[in-house]
Amino acid sequence: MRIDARTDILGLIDVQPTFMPVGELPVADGDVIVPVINRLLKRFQHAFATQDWHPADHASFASVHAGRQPYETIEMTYGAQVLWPDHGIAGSPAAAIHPDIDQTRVEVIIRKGFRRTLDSYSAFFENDRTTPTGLEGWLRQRGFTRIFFCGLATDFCVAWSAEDAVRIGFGAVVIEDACRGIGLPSRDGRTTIDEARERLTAQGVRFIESAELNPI
Ligand code: VGL
Ligand code: ZN
Repeated sequence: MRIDARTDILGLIDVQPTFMPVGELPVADGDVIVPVINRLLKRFQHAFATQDWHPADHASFASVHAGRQPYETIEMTYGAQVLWPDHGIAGSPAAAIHPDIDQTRVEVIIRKGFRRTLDSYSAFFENDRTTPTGLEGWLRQRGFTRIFFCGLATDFCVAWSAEDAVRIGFGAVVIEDACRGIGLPSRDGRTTIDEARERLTAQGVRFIESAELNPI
């Protein structure tokens, strides 16, 4: 697959210490993707990044719901919500972009999930699927038409971002070896990672390995 230097952009989703294996919401092998992403950042001319950026009493935290445990699901006004351990606290060191990421080509950073009662997985919209982050306008004004996604977590913020990207008319490619997932159990012994890959593929999102990108 060929990268078009003018119209393709690499999207780094939530590459933050809070999601690393020793972080507050650990993603298994989340640290393995950092060098893979740094190699990708040399291949793309343009990149953007997102940061999960929550107030300390965010409604997605199990700790603010009496009697609830992390990874249980509850109903919110906008639909089902998985409850998480406290993570991505705005301004904390664990919510920074991972310090080993080379940010030279990261041209814009979008923060999401800062409204107390509304979670936000996607880089484009909060979880009500209508409150915009502003990323769509930025990408369009800059002339980008296709986004290559990497980061954490494959089955939540990466999946929701890629899904919104195709829904609003961008091309979307997930670079699987530059992502890791949380992998909650879902139906028939499958995980939320299997489920996301299947759902997104049906919507036109492509899944590739970084080795499938043409050499420079
Ligand atoms: C994420 C759960 C909660 C993610 C963020 O980055 O995928 N997952 N907040
Ligand atoms: Zn979050």
